[in-house]
Amino acid sequence: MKKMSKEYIRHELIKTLHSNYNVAPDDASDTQVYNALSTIVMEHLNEKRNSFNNRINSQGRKQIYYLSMEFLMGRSLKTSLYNLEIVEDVRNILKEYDINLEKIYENEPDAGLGNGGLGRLAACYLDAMATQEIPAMGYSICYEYGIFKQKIDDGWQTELPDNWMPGGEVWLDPKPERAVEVHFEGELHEYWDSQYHHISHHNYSTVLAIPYDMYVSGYNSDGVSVLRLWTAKSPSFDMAMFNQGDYAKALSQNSIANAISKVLYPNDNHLEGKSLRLRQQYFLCAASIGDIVTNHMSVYGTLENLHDKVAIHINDTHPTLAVPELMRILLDDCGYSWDKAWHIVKNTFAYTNHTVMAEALEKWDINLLKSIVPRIFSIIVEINNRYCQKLSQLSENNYEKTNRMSIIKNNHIHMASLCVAASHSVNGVSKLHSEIIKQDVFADEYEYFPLKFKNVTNGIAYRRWLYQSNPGLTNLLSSKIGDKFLKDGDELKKFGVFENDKAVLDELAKIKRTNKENFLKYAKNYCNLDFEIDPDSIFDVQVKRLHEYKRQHLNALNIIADYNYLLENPDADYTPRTYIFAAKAAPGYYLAKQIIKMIWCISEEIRKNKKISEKLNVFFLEDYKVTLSELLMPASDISEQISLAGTEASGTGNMKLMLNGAITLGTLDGANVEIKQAVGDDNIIIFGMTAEEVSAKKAMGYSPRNYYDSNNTIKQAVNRMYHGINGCNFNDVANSLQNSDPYMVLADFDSYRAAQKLSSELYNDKYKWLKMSLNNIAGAGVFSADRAVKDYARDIWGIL
Ligand code: 26Q
Repeated sequence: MKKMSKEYIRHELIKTLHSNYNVAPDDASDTQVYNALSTIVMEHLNEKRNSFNNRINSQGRKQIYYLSMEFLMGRSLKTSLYNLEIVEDVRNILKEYDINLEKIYENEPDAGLGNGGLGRLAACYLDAMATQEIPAMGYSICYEYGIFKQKIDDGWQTELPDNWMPGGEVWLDPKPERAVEVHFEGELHEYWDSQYHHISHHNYSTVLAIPYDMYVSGYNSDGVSVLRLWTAKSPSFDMAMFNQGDYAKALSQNSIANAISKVLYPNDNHLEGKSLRLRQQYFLCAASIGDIVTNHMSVYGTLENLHDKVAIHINDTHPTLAVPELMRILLDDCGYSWDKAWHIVKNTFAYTNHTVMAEALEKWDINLLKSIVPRIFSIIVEINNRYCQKLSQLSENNYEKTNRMSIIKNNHIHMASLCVAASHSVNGVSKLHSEIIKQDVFADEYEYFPLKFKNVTNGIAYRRWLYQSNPGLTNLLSSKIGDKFLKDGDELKKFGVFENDKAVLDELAKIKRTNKENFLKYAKNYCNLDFEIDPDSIFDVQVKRLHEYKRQHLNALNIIADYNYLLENPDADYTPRTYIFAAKAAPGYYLAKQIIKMIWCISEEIRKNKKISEKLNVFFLEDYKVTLSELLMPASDISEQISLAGTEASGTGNMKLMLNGAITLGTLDGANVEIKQAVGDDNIIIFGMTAEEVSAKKAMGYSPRNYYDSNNTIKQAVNRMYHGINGCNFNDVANSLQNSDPYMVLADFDSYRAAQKLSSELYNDKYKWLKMSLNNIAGAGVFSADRAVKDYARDIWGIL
């Protein structure tokens, strides 16, 4: 498909502004220009997708369906202009009318249909699959409200609804003709007719799933991925009204059904076993499987070859019910035998695990499932019966082992066990995590099905965080290594030859400095930055969801220790540093909210002491989201990746930061291990226990109190939490550290503090630091999502 010419874009812009708003470009508001531009891009994407689809179908290629409860898309306009390679043309056209493209971007809300890493990963993969021309469709829910908007009120997190539709809806292409009926509750009737076993479902309640499509163009490719988002409507929903374009009226009809797509659950790495969440999950699965089956039937007229032509990927266990749903269709609607249906299912599904934390492993009460999705429940029971039988054979009647692997235990359905049983592939998201899965979470399963277990280390849509977010660095790279790196991350390696080139290193320093200024300007205009930050200070950045395992409180404890030190040694030689935090806490996560307030109080108190705040400054940036990350990553010097080893499955912020030249200060956890391999030991600052040391320490019985009692720096810092920071005490945080410290903050504290000290020394050795920075940029290519989806294609989906 040809790219849009500049003349065509100008013509369409004038035409669209005229027909939609009756204005000329000179008189149009920014919102009108945003809407018009987005509409033009959207129409082009739609056509591009159609021609890509036609090609794919005529070639009979395998389709990839990526099911995820979350897709954290961020903004679409900027990314689309870059990927379609029309950004310069559009910028110049707008300039003719004295319109600033950067300001137009600001009219778009983030599509925040996700919590954090897992949701953003799904979005990155749509971009990468389009770029690699892998035919892909993502499925999720069109939440009316995405991840809440965070306001910091006197240091406390408050949550406001994220009403993203005004401004976001231009990117949604309604497809009412593809609506699917989803059935909940009701009763099952079983009967036999000439040796066939029939099951029928009665008195169910129906919810309509109506899809809206978003398009993601590949960069410099013919590929376009579709993200199909389902909205839930009660069947009284008036389709005629909808088709006539009266969306608003049709959508206003309320019912319980509508609640299903109302709001994203704001939990990250923590299970919430509520019935509405279960309804959401089944809704996504039933609608998507229905759609996949319809698609496949329309091309092939049979489901016999489904597993040859379709790969369904489930993003963690959240869409697990897709498995029994496909079984249901094959058994009840198509009349396949159990064994045949199971064969198709097993060869179709692949599962990615994203967590090893016990509290995040999904399990559902059998009675809840039985009442909400009775047929699905009965299929899971049958899957489990047959699976346990097989396990008994394999284990020679080892009852304990079989029971450990059983899908149903203690009146709960264990979704991860179901996923492992029903998928041909199970993968972790970093080398370390994939090993932990085999040795720990799924150790029994690994013993019997070793070949199922794989690794695909996460990757990021790196163009978004480099080309689109860091033009200074992009220009420098292009001038030194050409622009092949935009399509091939491996090319970044070539930048490594400049590690000792002072002119290049000086250029790098200048770019970083400009990015820091730009970030500060933006944060003053659009965020909650209402004090001065020195752009020459080290920008030490920890941005991610707030969770104890990620140990923002380790970072905070060290800042308190530095503050204590500076109070006693006000004239000490201390390399000026600004700690930048951004993090949303799950609304019900008490300690996480305390930690946010504590960081905010540290920031306030320090700033009351002018002398200290010239050296040590803290900023808690509110409402962290994709768009903010795009501004912050290019401005960062240090990337804090300090989770307790063995807890962070991979991390992806670590990759975005290194790509922008930040130095990782981190533990040997998740993908940090591979970052170290990629950049070499000299270009990363590692501290803390290894995952093995953590296990050993746990086994010995860990006692945080010993560290508190024997280490004065720790004692004084923790005591400050008790006594008050900015007039507020943090007894619960302090007690948790002193008495249980589940994530071993105190055990890693000394080592962390030494690493922090080392980072200052390295920073002061200017060219050494810049060399490290350059080597991080040069080593980031392997963490591209392009590489990751190619790994999936080759090792899991069998299509390369
Ligand atoms: C489950 C049930 C009910 C309600 C919510 C949830 C739920 C929602 C989101 C559970 C977990 C999540 C999100 C998990 C997540 O983001 N994990 C991160 O995935 C990244 C991509 O692989 C990794 O880089 C991170 O290490 C991992 O923490």
